[in-house]
Amino acid sequence: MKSGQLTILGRPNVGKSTLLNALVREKIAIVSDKPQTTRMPILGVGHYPEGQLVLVDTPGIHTPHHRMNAQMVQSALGMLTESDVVFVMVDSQVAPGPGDQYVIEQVIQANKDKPFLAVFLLINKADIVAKSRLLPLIEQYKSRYPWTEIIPLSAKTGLQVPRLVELTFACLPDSSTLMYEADFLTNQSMRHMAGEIIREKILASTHAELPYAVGVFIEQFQETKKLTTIQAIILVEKKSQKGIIIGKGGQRLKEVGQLAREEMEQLFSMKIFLEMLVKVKAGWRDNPQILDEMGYGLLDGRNER
Ligand SMILES: Nc1nc2c(ncn2[C@@H]2O[C@H](COP(=O)(O)OP(=O)(O)OP(=O)(O)O)[C@@H](O)[C@H]2O)c(=O)[nH]1
Ligand SMILES: [Mg+2]
Repeated sequence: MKSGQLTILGRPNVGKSTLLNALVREKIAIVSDKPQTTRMPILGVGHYPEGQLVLVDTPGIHTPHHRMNAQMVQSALGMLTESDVVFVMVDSQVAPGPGDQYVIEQVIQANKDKPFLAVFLLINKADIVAKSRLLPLIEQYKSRYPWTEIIPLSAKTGLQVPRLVELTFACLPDSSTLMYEADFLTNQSMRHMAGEIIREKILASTHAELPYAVGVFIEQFQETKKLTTIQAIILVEKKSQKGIIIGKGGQRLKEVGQLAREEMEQLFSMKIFLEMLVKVKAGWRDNPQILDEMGYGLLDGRNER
């Protein structure tokens, strides 16, 4: 059997969390069309006949303007020190820019301190780009790093994902013992996942600056035999944002709640009563105590069940 730790790194919105879900073959990370969706590293384990892929999905690398964002970037880059293999992911629709270059430079630096077994360049969203555009892109990236492999793929449709798995296992060492039990998928607690599912539904139904200003934490998660009661606090920065989230006559919040509850009930296999409260807390993204309560920027025991 083989096993190794893999970090998925790249700019926001390139499809890192979509790939994590595809490799774990279960939806454990939230996904949205808005950048900066993932706010802390997420561990996911992919179980295969060849062995175990211990994957870490990370927040997108960007220029931070808040303490939360600085922690997001720091936590993502911090994962490099523990990785055997790195997947640098880029978006095939976008020409290589300074943001992608910055990510590559961080990998070069980390590789000097502790060489990786392999570094793959994953050119994602290959399902929506013409083949003729992929070749020049590959040429442009080729000179920037001595990639072990360059793989155009689609995390969303699964195109070339089996090939990625095959090439990844080819780089990993044999291991007599596997780190995780066969049914272990993620280190996230149900409590944490509940908050993330609510945030995903909010991200899907809001625009402009609002998605960045939303934070969710679970104040109560009480399981009884018949019903689990979840109380969630949704934080925003401004009063106007609170109005948008609640919507006319409470309609938007109702829809968010219904979608979130349905997904939780399916994921947790339990009946759920969900209560949500929207609170205005200006500057929460720069408040260390609140960030700590939300567990952002950490991959440690605190978000384990
Ligand atoms: N067409 C297409 N869309 C994709 C693919 N992979 C991801 N997407 C879409 O790209 C958007 C971003 O996906 P995420 O997985 O949330 O991206 P991310 O890199 O985790 O983003 P951050 O967490 O913000 O850093 C979503 O709308 C996905 O559905 C793909 O292979 N093809
Ligand atoms: Mg993500």
